[in-house]
Amino acid sequence: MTVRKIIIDTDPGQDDAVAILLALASPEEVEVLGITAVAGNVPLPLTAKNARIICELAGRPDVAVYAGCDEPLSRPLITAEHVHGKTGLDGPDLPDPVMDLRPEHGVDFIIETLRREPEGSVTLCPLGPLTNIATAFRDAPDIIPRVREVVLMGGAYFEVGNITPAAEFNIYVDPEAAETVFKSGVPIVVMPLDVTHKALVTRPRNDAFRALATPVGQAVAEMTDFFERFDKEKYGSLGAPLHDPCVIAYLIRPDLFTGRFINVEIETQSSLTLGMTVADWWRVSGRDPNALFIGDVDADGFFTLLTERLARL
Ligand SMILES: [Ca+2]
Repeated sequence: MTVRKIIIDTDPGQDDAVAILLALASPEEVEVLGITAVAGNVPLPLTAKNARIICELAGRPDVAVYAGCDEPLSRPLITAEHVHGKTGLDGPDLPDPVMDLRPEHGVDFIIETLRREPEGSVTLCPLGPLTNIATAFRDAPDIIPRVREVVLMGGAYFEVGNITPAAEFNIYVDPEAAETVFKSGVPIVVMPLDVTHKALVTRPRNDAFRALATPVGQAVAEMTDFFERFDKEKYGSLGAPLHDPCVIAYLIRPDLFTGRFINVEIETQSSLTLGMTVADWWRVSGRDPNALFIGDVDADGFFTLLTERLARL
């Protein structure tokens, strides 16, 4: 397996944090060229700060972190403090970062990196609203054919929605951005709620993080504990879904996931179903497939991989 060059585009977020840690713990499979923060779970100043807190927790203050867009393309920002807490990273008590934010805009970093690196070598990993990626595609369409793949967390089909009855948070926050990405022609892999709701942090899985007895293991246990309070109340599930790490796990162990290559369109008009991912799972529309839409994960394999990798940090 060759090392994949990736850019993580993120709105941390406890589950984003775990995804970043998994990537930084897996240098044989992924090389993190940089991290771009976007407004989403919490406003941009907090996501840009949280990304650096996590790099420092991983012992990687050398990772380049950039601030990107602070609001969706054409709508006011909607945030999710009710899920992630006031800071976006509620749970563990982590120190403020010492490392600096890079001065360049996150979107410029995405554009310049794709122009500089060999064509087809860079994978984009959006873990939040798609504002940065869509802005880069709109400002510099020449980069679109240079992208190897976009592997993103967002959307839902059978699980329908989590922020409205019809829409998943990342897509709902910036549906026009999502539409731009899904219509771009770039190869896309989607980790929707259908799969992330199967990646649940049960008590034994949380205990396994804590049992690592490292600052990283402790922080991840505390983050997923915090996350769980909300999700258990809402879904009555066995534990909190670990959404974003599915994206990174797919890059490392694609064999853990199964899905269908289908057509996915984004609803941008209806006030009732705004941000819905209209996924043609049953292939009834006749529209051309544009995304590998993941439906299932080997959850035990996923958590074994995650715990093994976090133990390295
Ligand atoms: Ca996220």
